[in-house]
Amino acid sequence: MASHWEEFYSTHLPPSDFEDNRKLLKEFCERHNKTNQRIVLITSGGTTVPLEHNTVRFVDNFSAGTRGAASAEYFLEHGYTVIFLHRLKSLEPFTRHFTGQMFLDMLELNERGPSTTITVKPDCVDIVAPILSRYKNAQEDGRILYVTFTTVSDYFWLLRAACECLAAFQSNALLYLAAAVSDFYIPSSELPTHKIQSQNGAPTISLQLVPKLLAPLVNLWVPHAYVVSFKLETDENILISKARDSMNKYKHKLVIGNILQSRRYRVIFVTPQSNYEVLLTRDQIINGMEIEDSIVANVVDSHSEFISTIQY
Ligand code: 9Z3
Repeated sequence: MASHWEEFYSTHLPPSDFEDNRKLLKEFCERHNKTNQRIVLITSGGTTVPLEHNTVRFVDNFSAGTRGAASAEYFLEHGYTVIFLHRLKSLEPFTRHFTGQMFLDMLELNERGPSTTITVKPDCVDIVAPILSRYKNAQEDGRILYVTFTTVSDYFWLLRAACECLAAFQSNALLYLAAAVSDFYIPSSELPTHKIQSQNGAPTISLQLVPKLLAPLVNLWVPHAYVVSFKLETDENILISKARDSMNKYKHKLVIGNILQSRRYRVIFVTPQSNYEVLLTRDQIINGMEIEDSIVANVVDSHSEFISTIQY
């Protein structure tokens, strides 16, 4: 009998641009594997669950994409190559620093004379320059690949495709699964084609459990990689036990637990051996430090230790 995850792939079509993305992932991984360097797949942002094939309504999962986008910048600083698999229109590395009208407010339009020029306001140069410099470095070295998803089904197809390419990196591959992935969905075969009509009364929507992909991911797709998952809860009383349950069930390397309201300054690392907190102090928060800086530094250390002890 086919497992739950195999059945999902056999009953849900890949996204329309899947082959293009698969090719990009393959080329990117082949190019970087030649130099035998470390690579991280970061998943970021929330997945959607459509309520109609021609989707007007959908159920969404909470995530701004800050964790993933900030972490991508820190992994680049640690010398990693990055695949940034993220929700379309969620935060991205580098541009995340200039949300809303911020960037336009930093520019000056000079329309005097025959040609128009645009300059960065002198008091904003110190803000823009370091970010621009890190962005240009990553782009020029071709060290980051951006791939987008919207629905949970898109995400599943792209996650498996990325893993197929990452397997060749063996223990040099790190998976950092920060995306907020739907636990419930409506199977494609049960979706109406067209927009649900309100004149038919309030719809009864029945959701089913999505297959847990951590199982095939850890055991079959990237068995030699260092896999880190995130666990999001809203009840402090169950956070550690849920994170530990996940680690015991899937037998991966690290679960990082966080509570919705405190996720910007406190996370719990749950490893096979122990639990420990990573915190930002009030001063660090005031000074603009980001918790992802510490999270990534800790994860990179654990990945290094894993690589140095692994035996094939
Ligand atoms: C997380 O827990 C992330 O840290 C956040 C980041 C989504 C809270 P933001 O994007 O937030 O910075 O606004 N991600 C994992 C969420 C998740 O769906 N985990 C699943 C679960 O908890 C299992 S892998 O059951």
